[in-house]
Amino acid sequence: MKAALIAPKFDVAGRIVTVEQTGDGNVNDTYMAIFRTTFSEERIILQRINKRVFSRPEYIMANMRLLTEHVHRRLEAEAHMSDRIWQLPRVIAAKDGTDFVIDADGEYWRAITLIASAHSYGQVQSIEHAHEAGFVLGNFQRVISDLGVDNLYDTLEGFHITPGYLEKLDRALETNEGQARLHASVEAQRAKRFIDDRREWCSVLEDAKAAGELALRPIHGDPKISNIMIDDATGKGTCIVDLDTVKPGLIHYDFGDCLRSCCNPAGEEMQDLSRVFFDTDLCEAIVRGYMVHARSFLTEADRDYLYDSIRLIAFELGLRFFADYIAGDVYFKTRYDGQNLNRARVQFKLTESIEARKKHILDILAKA
Ligand code: GN1
Ligand code: MG
Repeated sequence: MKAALIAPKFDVAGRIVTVEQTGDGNVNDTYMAIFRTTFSEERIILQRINKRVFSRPEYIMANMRLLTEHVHRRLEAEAHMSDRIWQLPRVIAAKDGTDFVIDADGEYWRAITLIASAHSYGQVQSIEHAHEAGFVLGNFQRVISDLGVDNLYDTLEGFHITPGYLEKLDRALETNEGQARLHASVEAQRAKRFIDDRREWCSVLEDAKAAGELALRPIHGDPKISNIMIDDATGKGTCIVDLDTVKPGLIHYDFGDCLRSCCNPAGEEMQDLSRVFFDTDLCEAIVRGYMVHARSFLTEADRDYLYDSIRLIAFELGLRFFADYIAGDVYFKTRYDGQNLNRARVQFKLTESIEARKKHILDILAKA
């Protein structure tokens, strides 16, 4: 169903002016709706949750309620000590009192408030921007740290479990379509070899978790640069959005994801691979920002795996894109044929660049 028919079902004052698609998410569909009354205007974010990815949308909304109310309370309580105004979206209930609307096609829709006077960017704009990204992530992990992993649903089973993505790839390669996709492209075969060379290592974080070295905590799950909002008025980070994957996990998934996203100035969709590299100056700035809060909650063992997490999450995202390409583009939305293969190649180029700069990255982490 059309977003414009769904918007009036949420509990917002006024009449609808426009409902337009916004954002460039790879999974859900996002719209901005403007409501106006005689004397005011409200802009809200409306999203259709991709049920092929999130099989239990009600888990997402339960986590989001719990999380947003908890974080709003904490941010309010700390507001007098803060150097900035932090924001976090609020869940907008439907007029029938539930947290989502199910349309005639069985699709789940939810509404949240829009973050005021702030923007996010697809690529890091400056050293200061990188610092803010790290700072926002560290603060978010801090304010959700006392939510309790047992109180959160697992909204996406297997998320960031790298060996699981390897299994998915292997299964997709057993099909005729998978074999055809692999053999049709030299680049795909090269990507497959790149993955094969890292098979043994890719369980590094899961092994540390199983050995009890690393513990589950509440995490964001997707702290890429385009999910970090920068205040238009101050240039400071003000919010992290996209809360669907807040769930129990390793904080390393977040740390690695933030760095693999922010330190690649070329962005995820770049087609000229020669422009993709891991920028260690940006890395230094993110780590500096992140550590302002993370320093107090990172254990020695946590620190031992930070480098691996950067390398791993870049590799893992490449593996996820590649497995989806081989499976026929069933998970990530695509706009052109071969887009998932190109996205995978970008992440593998980035992984190589991270590997080549290992010593420098370890130095940055040791000083942090
Ligand atoms: C997906 O949907 P979006 O764009 O927020 C993906 C992330 C990836 C990201 C890469 C639920 O996020 O894990 O890192 O694409 N989300 C899910 O851009 O798989
Ligand atoms: Mg996301």
